[in-house]
Amino acid sequence: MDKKEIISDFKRYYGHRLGRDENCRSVHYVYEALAMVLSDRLTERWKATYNAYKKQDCRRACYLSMEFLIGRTLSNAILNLGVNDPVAQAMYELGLDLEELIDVEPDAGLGNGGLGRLAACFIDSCATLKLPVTGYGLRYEYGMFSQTIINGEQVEEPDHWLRNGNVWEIERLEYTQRIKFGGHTESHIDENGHKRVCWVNTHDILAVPYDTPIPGYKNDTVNSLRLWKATATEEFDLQEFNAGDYAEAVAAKNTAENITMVLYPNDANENGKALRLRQQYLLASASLQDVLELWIGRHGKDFSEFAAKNCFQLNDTHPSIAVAELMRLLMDIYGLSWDEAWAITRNTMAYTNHTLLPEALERWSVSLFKLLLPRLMEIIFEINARFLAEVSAHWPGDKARLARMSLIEEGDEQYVRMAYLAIVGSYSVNGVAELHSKLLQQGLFHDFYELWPQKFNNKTNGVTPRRWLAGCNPELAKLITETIGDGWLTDLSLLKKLELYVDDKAFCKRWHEVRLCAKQRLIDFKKKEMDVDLNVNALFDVQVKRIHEYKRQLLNVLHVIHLYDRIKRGDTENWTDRCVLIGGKAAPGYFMAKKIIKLINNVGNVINNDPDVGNRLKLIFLPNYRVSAMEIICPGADLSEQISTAGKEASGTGNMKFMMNGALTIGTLDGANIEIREEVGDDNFFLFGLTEDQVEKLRHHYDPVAIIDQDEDLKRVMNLLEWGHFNQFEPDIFDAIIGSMKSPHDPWMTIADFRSFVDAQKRVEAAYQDKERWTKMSIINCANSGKFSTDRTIAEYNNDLWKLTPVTVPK
Ligand code: 26Q
Repeated sequence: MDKKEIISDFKRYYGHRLGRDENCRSVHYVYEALAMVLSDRLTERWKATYNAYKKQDCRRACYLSMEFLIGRTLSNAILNLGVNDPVAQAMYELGLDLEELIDVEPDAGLGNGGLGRLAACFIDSCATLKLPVTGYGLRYEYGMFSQTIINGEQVEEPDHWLRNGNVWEIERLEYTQRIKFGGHTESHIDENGHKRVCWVNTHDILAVPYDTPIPGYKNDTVNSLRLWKATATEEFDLQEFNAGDYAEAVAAKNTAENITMVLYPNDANENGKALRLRQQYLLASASLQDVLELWIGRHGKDFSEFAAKNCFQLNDTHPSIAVAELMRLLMDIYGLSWDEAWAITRNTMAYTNHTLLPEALERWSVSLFKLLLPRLMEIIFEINARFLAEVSAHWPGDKARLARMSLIEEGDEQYVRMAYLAIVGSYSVNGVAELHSKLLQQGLFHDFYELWPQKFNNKTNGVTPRRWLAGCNPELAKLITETIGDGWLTDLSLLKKLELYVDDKAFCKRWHEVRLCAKQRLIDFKKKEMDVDLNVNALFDVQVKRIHEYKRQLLNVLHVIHLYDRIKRGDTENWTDRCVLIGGKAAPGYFMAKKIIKLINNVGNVINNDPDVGNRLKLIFLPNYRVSAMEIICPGADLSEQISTAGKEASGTGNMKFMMNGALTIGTLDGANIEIREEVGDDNFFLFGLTEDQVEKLRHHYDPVAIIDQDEDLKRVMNLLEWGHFNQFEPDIFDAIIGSMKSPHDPWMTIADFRSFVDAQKRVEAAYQDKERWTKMSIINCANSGKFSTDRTIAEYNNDLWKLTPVTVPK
């Protein structure tokens, strides 16, 4: 681990394994050699961790997720192994720039947004807490698309993140699993007189695992993230080949390999795509077979202790077909009875919900299900029949309730309701923030809550403080450690001690300087990427997240237009210079989201090029928002925009990253914002907007046109939009946006919150003008962010649901 060894290993990898020398012009190989040096150090601990778990035969958990938005690995490995100093010194001695090497690594963009990043933060915390948890996911050949902006519009480009190889993963051909699709079922009575079902005539594919090491923070634990890649079976090709059609055979291979080719870039449910269902089943089936095989290797075919030793956390409904698949494997392959298999399933599965939007709940058409997974469809029907009998017994004669709760939605077409399958098949259902969990119980899942109140619980999200404070903001981390010691890295509640220093002038001055430094880094990053120059003294007002109507980027734009209008009117007394930064990707098929991107860019174009505006106001769209961009953005933000319509954002996690780095929040009473405000106190949070129940009440008589009419500022803003001020040569392109905001049926009620938002922004400006006050508030925000560590979240999952014992890995 010392500098000398790092240098010698590095030279060996660079010169021999990679066969490069000083004439090589690509910095990529330098990165790769350094990554190999670290990878070696991880591998030793990885094996030791595996052996420690095996020796203790401990209970373990699997985190099943279609997305793991890991981002970059090198800098995180350096941090968690605690080798920053020797690595930095080694690179310095070799005349290499470590920062530059870190920047060479492409993001592993294997997720859309919050849900995928949460999975990545969770596995970091599991390893840090020494918990035997394995992440199971898919190894997409193409991750989240990369976004460029052309003429103000989003253009998607495929992200071939594996093009230059991936140093961190290892292929484990020996753990390959076979996955069935199609075919039909046949049943017979076995020698013991039990009915047995065979799923035959299937088109099989293979799932090959690739393992990535997940190091804990300085604790010698290295857990695994196992990602499945689909490949063709050999005999499948051969069949076709023998039939004489070589080309067909190769094409069939392609179909199989297509399954894990690309991540679906929607962060809400896009219904009905067969390929997506294949992906989900591949994940569930391969992962469960993997776990069962490991079980049998150690315990034989006795499953009586299986539920005591295993559990599966389902990251939303995406892997929830696992409920039916575990039933199938236990019954059809291992011969358990229905009751035995059901007891195991119900005691091992736990489901986390991430959305309150009813339209985002996953449904699959029964006909597609039957075609692709006939055996699983049978099992789901059987689960449903038995479940509805239970409902009938509980509420005799309540036909309406049966229809509401059925796993099968009836109508012109039948659909499987995946959330209900997940609820019925598991021992726990949780939301991801207090409000969200409460609303699930009162609304979306109320019937189920009445039936099984003890199943429902809350687990407020978090983020890992290693990546989201120590890693992304080293100067602030250094200041914190110098002030209160380094215990906060594994016990974030210790940040509270910073409050003792809010009146310490010297400390406040350093806090302010460090934050300016981070702002400057963000400015430099933007200058390099986009050639814009921002003013470090301006208020950096940031909203980065997926583009969605419910997240209300539009409300943000209305405010910016209002500020622009004030400048044009000469209403600039006591002005606060402001840079508004908005970033995020739109699902490629989401028309409105794409229009919103265009609007942000057009408004930015007008404002940024108006000489009357100058430095007072900028509106910049940040292209290709992703994990590695957030690592630069969140330390440099002054103001964090968390402005969703109350009751719509399940939790949010960007809000936590900003807070941890000392940004102040302007936000509605939604998701985890509520808990953030509870932690920092009302004085240190800019609250605005309707509450969730006010939103619901207003729906019945919402009249946005009347609101516009009564608000001079808003009227002027809407006039600028309607008269085409921002689309002078592109007539009508924003009509749909304007129309949606002015509709009495606008579900997001943007117009309703405008006045309250503008007023809150005035309070922001007043606070920002008082530098000392702002710095104090910034410190208080960071100091009270302890709750939002995933270490706390995972400790709760573990204490309430998983009940794993931490395992210390011997040196
Ligand atoms: C489903 C079917 C087909 C294709 C795509 C999808 C799909 C993919 C991703 C549906 C939803 C997602 C992602 C949802 C998500 O990120 N939700 C966010 O989860 C965060 C972590 O809990 C919360 O903080 C956010 O509030 C929530 O929006």
